[in-house]
Amino acid sequence: MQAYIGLGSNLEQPALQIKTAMIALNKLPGTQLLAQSSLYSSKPLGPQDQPDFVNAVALIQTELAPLDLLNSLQAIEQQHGRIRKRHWGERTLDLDILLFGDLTFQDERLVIPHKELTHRDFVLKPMLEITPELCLPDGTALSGFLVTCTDNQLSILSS
Ligand code: ROI
Repeated sequence: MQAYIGLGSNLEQPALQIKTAMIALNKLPGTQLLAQSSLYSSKPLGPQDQPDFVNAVALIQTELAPLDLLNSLQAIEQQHGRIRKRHWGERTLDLDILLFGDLTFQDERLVIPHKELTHRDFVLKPMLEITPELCLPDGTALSGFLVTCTDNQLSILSS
C-alpha cells in the first residue's frame, strides 16, 4: 500500500529531525520511501510564541497494516525524544498518517484520511508537490482545498 506521512518539527534542529525521520521511515519493516517533498518552513498554527516549524511529506510503500504503521511512527517519535510542551505547542517530531491508499479508517487511535489534512497548507502543499493530481478516497481533488486552507506562510528550505 502507498501511504502519505506528514512530518513536522519546531524543536532541537527541526530540519535535521525531519531528515533523520525520513531515513527512519525507509528502515521500517516492509517499507520503502518512494518520494519526499521539499522541506518547508512554516509559521506555527496555534500559539505564536513558539519557533517556526519545518514541515514535509513522505510517500512510502508499506506492507504494514495501518495500526502497525501508527505504532512504528510513534516509536520513531519516541526515538527522537519527542517532547510536547503544551497543546498546539512546540514539539521535536510529529509523524501523521495522512492517506493510506484509498482506505478510510476510524478508531480511537487513528482516523484516515487525517482529519486536518484538507485545512492545513503545510500538509497540502508538500503532498501536492509529490503528487499534483492527488485525491481523497472519495475522489475529491486535494488541490481544490488550497484556496480555503490556512496560510502559514510556507517557504521552501531545501529540496
Ligand atoms: N504548525 C505548523 N506550521 N506546522 C505543524 O506541523 C504544526 N503542528 C502542530 C500545531 C501545533 C497544531 N501547529 C503546527 O501540531
